[in-house]
Amino acid sequence: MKKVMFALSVAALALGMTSARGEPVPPAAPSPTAGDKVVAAYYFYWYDIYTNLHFVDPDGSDALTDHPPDAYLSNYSYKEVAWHRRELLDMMAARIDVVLPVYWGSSRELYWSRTGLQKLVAAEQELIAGGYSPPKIGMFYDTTALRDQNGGVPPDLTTPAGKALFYGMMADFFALVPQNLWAMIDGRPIVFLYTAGFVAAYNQSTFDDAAQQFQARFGTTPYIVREVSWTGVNTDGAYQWGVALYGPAVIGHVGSVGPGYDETAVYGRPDPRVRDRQCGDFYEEGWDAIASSAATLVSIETWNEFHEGTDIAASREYGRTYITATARHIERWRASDYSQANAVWLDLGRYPYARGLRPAFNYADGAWLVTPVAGREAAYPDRTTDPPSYYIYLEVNDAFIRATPSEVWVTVEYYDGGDDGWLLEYDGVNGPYTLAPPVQLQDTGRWRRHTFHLTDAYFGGRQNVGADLRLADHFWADGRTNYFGRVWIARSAPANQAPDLLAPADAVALVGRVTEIPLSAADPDGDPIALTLDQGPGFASVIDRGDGTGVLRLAPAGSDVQPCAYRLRLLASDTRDPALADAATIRVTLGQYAVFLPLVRR
Ligand SMILES: [Ca+2]
Ligand SMILES: [Ca+2]
Ligand SMILES: [Ca+2]
Repeated sequence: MKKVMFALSVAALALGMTSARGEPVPPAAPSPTAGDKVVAAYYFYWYDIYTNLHFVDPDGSDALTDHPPDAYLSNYSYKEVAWHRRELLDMMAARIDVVLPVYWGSSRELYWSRTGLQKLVAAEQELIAGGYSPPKIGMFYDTTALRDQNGGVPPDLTTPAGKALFYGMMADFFALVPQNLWAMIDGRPIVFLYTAGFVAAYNQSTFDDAAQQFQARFGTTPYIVREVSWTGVNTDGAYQWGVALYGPAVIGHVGSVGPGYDETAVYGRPDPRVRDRQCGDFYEEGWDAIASSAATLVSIETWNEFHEGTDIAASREYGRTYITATARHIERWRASDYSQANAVWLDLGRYPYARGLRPAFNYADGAWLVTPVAGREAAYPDRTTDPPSYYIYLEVNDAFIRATPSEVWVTVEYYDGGDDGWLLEYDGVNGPYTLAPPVQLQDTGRWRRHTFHLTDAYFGGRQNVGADLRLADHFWADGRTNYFGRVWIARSAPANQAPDLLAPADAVALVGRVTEIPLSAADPDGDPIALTLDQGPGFASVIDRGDGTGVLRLAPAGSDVQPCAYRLRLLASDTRDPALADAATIRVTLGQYAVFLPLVRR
């Protein structure tokens, strides 16, 4: 019985992953009330070390790709209050606000899903009695249970019976969780609804009916965040499942992010998919995108799905690395607010530096690549895709401007080589692809900047995938691609120009030795420049000489060695208020210092 259950449950997650990102997804309507920033994480509590439930596959092999830490194993079970308690404490260390237990409401799964939820509640109450503030509890509604409860047949949720089934599992869940533990937005408990792939039919009345019944019983309505596969209905938000594999997604005010994906150990998946974690870089880039977006509610995929290796919880493989990293990423995200900013900007590159302006996506007609051009990382549309891509889509932070007629100055840095041209199309008052006057190259062989003065910007996210503007190389007309660097969008006419930082090459540093890399930057206005290390490991530091030059100093120890290169981000800022800047991100690989190498052969 358990084995059958297990096979079904992993198949459920596999199905969810098939909602690929290939097709542009229309942006959802924003929540009418802008909430505080909230982070939730999917909590898988189906594990039981005592019976090997979810630890061992039907063929007796290891069911997990990643594993709980050895020190956690002895009581790693949904039945143990102490296990839930420890996980909650770890979530607090990661700065997570909401735990989303993955709830299976079908009668066959209740033996663990109900028991485990009761133990989670007990652990919360114990922590609160001890003076802690553990994460509040939201519902991750696993819709696989709807099909299971309907005899394995996807139910029709437009019928009275289907509606009762849909509402019933929600009511069961919230009846088990005391109201003071509910995670709420505007006084309404949060429900993340898994994919629509397990139901035959539904419509708005499915949701309206559930809200009415919920109101009658609990005195409020559920705050439903549906997976994007639920189409043609309105809920309080929408999210995308699969981000641990495909990369972050922001839909309206809801963002989702994950650390990577590896289903190698999952039973019955002969061709496993893997998203390498790149030692945390994939996760960090995801949070970079979230931090520059308008998301106020973020779901992390996942806390502890060890089968598919999407875990950020403590693990044998990663220790507490992802707990610490999550806390850092969340703090950075909370600190970002562009509502009062004079300008937002973006430095395109392998690792874009996004400050309120970000690449909206990188696929479909907006696929783009990066190559070094004249001292900068240059982004350009990838016309080798089929059909060719001619665009780089950008998204403006909604706190800065969203769906408001606005006057802005858009400055685009481009490489001026050749005699062709390029275009800017923006979401304007009169249409989502309003064309700005074309830019003609002068073939100077240098990076230049062009400022568009737009009096009718709107930035309503009405371009593909919620983008607000796009750069076009006009290749379809002039046969020449174009290369782009930084983009600034300002509320007032720019009176200051950003400095230029000469990007150092990727470097190798030897353990036990000091490596020094010269840095230099210049400002077109002659402003003084500050050189800083924006992001990097503890063994790296920047010495700023105060004259636009400096040194990147690398002094790694043996304990710093890891399988991937480190990613370091350098910033050169002028000293105006507000300051403008240039970013350069380089990779540093550590080499072991071979002690015997320098011996001279006689
Ligand atoms: Ca926007
Ligand atoms: Ca062109
Ligand atoms: Ca300047």
